[in-house]
Amino acid sequence: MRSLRVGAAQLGPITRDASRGEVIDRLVTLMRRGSDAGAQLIVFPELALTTFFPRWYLDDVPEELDSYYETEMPGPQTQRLFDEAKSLGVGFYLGYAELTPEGKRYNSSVLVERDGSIVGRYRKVHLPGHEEHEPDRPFQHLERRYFEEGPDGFGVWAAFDGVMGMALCNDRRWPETYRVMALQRVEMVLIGYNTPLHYAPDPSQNPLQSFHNRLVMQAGAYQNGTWVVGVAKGGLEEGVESLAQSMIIAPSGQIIAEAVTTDDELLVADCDLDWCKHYKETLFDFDRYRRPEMYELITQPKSEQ
Ligand code: CDV
Repeated sequence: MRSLRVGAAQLGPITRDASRGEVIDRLVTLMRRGSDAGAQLIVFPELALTTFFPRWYLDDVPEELDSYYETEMPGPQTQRLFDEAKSLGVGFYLGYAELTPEGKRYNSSVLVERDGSIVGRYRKVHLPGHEEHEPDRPFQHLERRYFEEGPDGFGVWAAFDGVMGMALCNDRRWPETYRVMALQRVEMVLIGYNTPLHYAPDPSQNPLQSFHNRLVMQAGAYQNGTWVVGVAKGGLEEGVESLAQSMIIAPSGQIIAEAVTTDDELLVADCDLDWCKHYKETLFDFDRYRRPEMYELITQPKSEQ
């Protein structure tokens, strides 16, 4: 048994005028609560340091747009999180907006070990939303304007005595996300998300948000014999209601912890990484049962399908 105690640190709304310091205070509070509960890894949401700014078209206030990105990780403000993690002996996953020295913008996450060292960084592969201002929507979803598509794919990292993977929000809806990591023997996939309840391109999906959230993450866990930790920034943020429902899912597909609020909330669960073997070595023994030669279409470039 390789037991990892994980804290899923859900956040409630972050206002437009909240300072980084105020937000980091909330993250540190959750990290300390997790540490008090014996957690070794704390998982925060996507874009956990700011309000979900892609909801606004910000071309007339470029300085505000720039203020939402981190140019260093750790940087002057986020160093506090790394110091706290090291002194508590607790690792963390954090979603944030990244602005590189070359001027590239990504929706990113980092995984940090219990000694405060960065294990790996992930840049969001599946970017939802739109590129141009669409004033007829009740709010924007301009991820495709404010970020580039992550170029690095889905890696895995040996950390926390297991094999860890990262994804962000919309990635969780795509089976390839989990499968590419499962092919690298992933044992726990960490996923931060911001999911508005209103989906402008097809509002008939609105009442299904909660069902779809469970459906995709439970299927991803079971079909790949991996733990999945999904963590929301939920609640009513700047007039937009987002799904909360953070959860920790076992390789069996069963939800073993689920948030009951839409605010800052910590879920703690003991995750036996050896549970993955039950699935990876039986029903989903990839070497024995997969038929990749039957799946060739999946990896063809889009225009050739
Ligand atoms: N932040 C996201 O990636 N949100 C998307 C919404 C826009 C559909 C999601 O998949 O939850």
